[in-house]
This record gives sequence, structure tokens and C-alpha cells, in this order.
Amino acid sequence: MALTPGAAIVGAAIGVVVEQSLRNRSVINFFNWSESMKIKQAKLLAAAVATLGALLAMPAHAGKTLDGIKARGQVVCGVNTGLAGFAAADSAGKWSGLDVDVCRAVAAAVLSDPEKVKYVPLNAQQRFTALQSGEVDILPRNTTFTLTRDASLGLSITVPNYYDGQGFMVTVKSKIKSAKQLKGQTVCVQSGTTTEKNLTDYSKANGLNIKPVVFEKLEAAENAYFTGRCVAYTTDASGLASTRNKVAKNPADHVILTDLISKEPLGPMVRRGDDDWFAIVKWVMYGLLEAEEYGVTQANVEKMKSSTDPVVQRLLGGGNEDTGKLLGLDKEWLARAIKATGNYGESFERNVGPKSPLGLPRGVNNLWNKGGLMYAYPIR
Ligand SMILES: N[C@@H](CCC(=O)N[C@@H](CS)C(=O)NCC(=O)O)C(=O)O
Repeated sequence: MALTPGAAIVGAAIGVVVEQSLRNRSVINFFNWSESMKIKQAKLLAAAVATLGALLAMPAHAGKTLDGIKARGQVVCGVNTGLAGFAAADSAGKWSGLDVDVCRAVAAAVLSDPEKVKYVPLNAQQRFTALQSGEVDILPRNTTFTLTRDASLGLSITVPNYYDGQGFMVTVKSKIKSAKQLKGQTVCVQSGTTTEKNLTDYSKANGLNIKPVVFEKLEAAENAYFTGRCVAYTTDASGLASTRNKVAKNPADHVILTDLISKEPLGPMVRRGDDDWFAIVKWVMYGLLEAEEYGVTQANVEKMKSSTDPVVQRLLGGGNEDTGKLLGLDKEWLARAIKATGNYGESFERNVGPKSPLGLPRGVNNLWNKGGLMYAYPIR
């Protein structure tokens, strides 16, 4: 049944309203039936309408996104315009990064090929419209999960792939050591971000009278800071590390303050209303975390297929249980994703970890059993 989510909600609502009306004595008295008949018929009618409501409320176009992906042979992935470590293209046009790995892993799971991804670079303002309109299938673009974004954009938040917080970068020369020392100062910030809102909140809450200098484009905000237009530049701490490393003439001239003024759980979003696609993205993310937890790596995934550990068997499609079937995929969906990007820890180390150019510590992005927040729901 092809129904928009709006129609489904109306259907369910009609069921509830009619059931409640029929429970109301004044409505029943109006028909002047005998008391028992009234109740029996009211119950029957209520049940019928409630069932119709529930039927109407069933997901519209289950699997429509996946059908489209299969038909075109590509996952269309909305990414950053260029944030080294998360999503950036090299001179040959090859994309890499922690967010890019989400696209690659999903493409490996659903199309058996991590290369079958079309990358659409999106700035902060463009990103949600691109997903809402269907221009992209998935949006892994250093995007913070918030209530407003979850509840008002017609989009769904999936699973964080990087827990971050908002920070500030200043010049070493400024001798500023903490965010509170930014009282009355200019701070460069990009519009259409949580960053812009957090900055205003933080300034207000602490009586700092910070003067935001707002730019629509990332390069403009970065350039303004590096040319001395602002005393500080603010964004997610990971973004600051990326900008300092890639854009600063001399990274050692800039310091990222240790103060974080917000929580920024970053992760991919999908369009609301396609539960099957939502589930696939979610479980690919969980699967890569579970692979790390159980020691399945890019290098050993083939060998691990003959593991006798039931958990590993389930991850790699070795035992009798077929998790792929439940997602509309085949048995090896996750084995392919792991082979494409490595498990979550491997992707983290390669793209943003201590030995990468960004040099970010694993910190809260470690697994739950190693003191971090990364906790996969069980693949079973
Ligand atoms: N996590 C924040 C900020 C994300 C964001 O867009 N950050 C900027 C600064 S690092 C960015 O990536 N800009 C790239 C662009 O717009 O092209 C959010 O979701 O609003």
C-alpha cells in the first residue's frame, strides 16, 4: 500500500477518535439502542475502525530507498564539502574519511561493492534539504543529533559514529587559555549549524557578550579566522583539528582550547518513513562496532568465517542464523562491510586516530567495555 506518512498518521488518528467517541455515553444515547446492543456494536465498530487505522499506519513504501539504490547501482551519499579525516576528496577525486567509510560499508552491504557510491558534497545549509528531497540516500556529514532535527525535519537519526563537543581555536599569540577569556571577543562561526546556536547560548549563560561573526561557507569562516578577522574560530573539536591540520599555514601557531561547551553526537541521518533502509544503516553501524568488540578485522575476516564462536558466526553469516535475511540482504552483508572499511576501531585509527594526521585520541569514542560510549546492540 502506497501511503505518505501523513496519511498513515491521519488513518491511525481516525481509528482512535472513533473508538473514543463510541465509548462516550452521550454519543450512544443519541442512537437510542438497548444498552447491551449499543456496547456490542460500539465495540465492533471501534475494533474495525482501529484495525483500519492500524493498517493505514503501516510503513509507506517499505524498502523504497533500497529499491532505488539497486536500480541505479549506487548509494548516493551526502558528505562534507571537505573536512579531512571525515570526508574529503584527494586530487584524483577519491573520497576518504570516517564519514566516507559509512557510505562504503553500507554500499558493500547492499551492493556488494564499496566503490558503488556517489558522493554529493553538501555545506551546512544544504545538507538536510538534500536528504529530504531524495537527492541523497544517506547523510553521514559531521551532523549533530538533536531533538529538533529528529522531530521536525522528516528525517531520522541513526547511530553516532563520532561523539564530539564544540571547542575553540585561538592563536598561540593571543595567550588565551580558556573559553571564558573570550569575553567581548569576536568568534568566527558557520551558519546553519548547532555551533552557531551553542555559541549564543554559551555567551548568554556566562555573560560573555561574545561577538559572533557568521559565514555561510566553511572556507569563508576559516579564512576569516586565519586572516585575523576573529579572535577565535569555533566548531566541533574534531573539525577544529581538521582545519588546523589542513588549512593553517603553520598548525603550531594555533591552539585548540580544552574547554568543550556542548555535546555533539555526530552520525548519519536517513529520510523518515523507510524503516527498512533505516534498519540497514543502523545495523551496518552496529555491526562494525560489534566486529571490533569480537576482534573481527579487515585482515582476518575471511579466516574468521570458520570461527566456532556463535557470535562471530552470526556476524559473518557462518552459522544457521541468517541476520541478513531479516534486513532484506544476504548472509554476508556484514562480512563485506568489514572487509571494505575494517571494523569501527580500524576506521577510526586510519582516518582520525592518534597516528593519523588529525591525531585525535580515541577517548569517549572507544568501545563501552574500554571506557567509551560506543555500544552496539547485539547482532542476533
Ligand atoms: N556538528 C555541527 C556542525 C557541522 C558543520 O557543518 N560544521 C562545519 C564546520 S567544521 C562544516 O563541516 N562545514 C563544511 C561545509 O559547510 O561545507 C552541526 O551538525 O550543525
